[in-house]
Amino acid sequence: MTDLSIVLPTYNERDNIVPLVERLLHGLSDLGDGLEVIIVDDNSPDGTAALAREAFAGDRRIRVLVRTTDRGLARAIRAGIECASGHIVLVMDTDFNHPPDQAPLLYNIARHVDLVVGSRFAFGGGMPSRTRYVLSYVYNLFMRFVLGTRINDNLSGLFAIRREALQKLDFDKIFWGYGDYFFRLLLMSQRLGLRHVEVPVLYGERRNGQSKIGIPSIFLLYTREVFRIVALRFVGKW
Ligand SMILES: Nc1nc2c(ncn2[C@@H]2O[C@H](COP(=O)(O)OP(=O)(O)OP(=O)(O)O)[C@@H](O)[C@H]2O)c(=O)[nH]1
Ligand SMILES: [Mg+2]
Repeated sequence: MTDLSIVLPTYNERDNIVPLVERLLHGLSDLGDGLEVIIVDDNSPDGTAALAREAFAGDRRIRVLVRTTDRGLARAIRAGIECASGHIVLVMDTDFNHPPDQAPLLYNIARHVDLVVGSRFAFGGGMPSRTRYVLSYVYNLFMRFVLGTRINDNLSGLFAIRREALQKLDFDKIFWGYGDYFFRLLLMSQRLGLRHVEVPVLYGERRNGQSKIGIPSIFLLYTREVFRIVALRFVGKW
């Protein structure tokens, strides 16, 4: 069995994907063929998928999935997880917000617990923009208070999870929408009593290309979802 599968969702990341995968392969070279990298591209118009296929042609560790229907970040992550064969699955953004050199640490810790979260708000973690850091910190306090999550970074999106833990999750309930899938994942794994560990991670700047969604839209999307979960819980449906 593969030791580690890394799932990389991409949309218009042609200038990031190749250097990112190269960094991951370098940092995890000890795993040899025990590593697989699954790029899940939603048919990016900038040709991300074709570029990645060309760059890693002949390397059987790298797979590129191209999705043309049912697009979106969380669905792409689900598709990647579903075709992963690794004992541990690690998910990260491809724009270098999530530093690839932290992958070995997350992988090694995930061998001993169920779920490892790369966290900006654990002591030692952080992100480049002070304003965004403070806004995200306050928003996370709100989420923790309203939802009752026990992780400081509820919107991280950088995580490693063991296969046994994944098999217990209800994917239909978690993997849809945008980054909101992440707090649904935390809530469900918390309810199942999975063992979580939060590892401090210093986020990087996006290297190339553009963010896919603006801060006001994200704020509205996540807030609506937080209150939807609260309402569903109230009637016993979440
Ligand atoms: N497959 C797929 N990947 C996506 C989609 N939307 C975003 N992504 C990827 O998800 C990751 C996060 O997207 P970003 O636009 O950087 O979002 P973000 O990190 O929340 O926003 P910033 O903090 O502004 O960078 C990147 O690797 C994107 O390429 C999508 O619809 N489909
Ligand atoms: Mg980003």
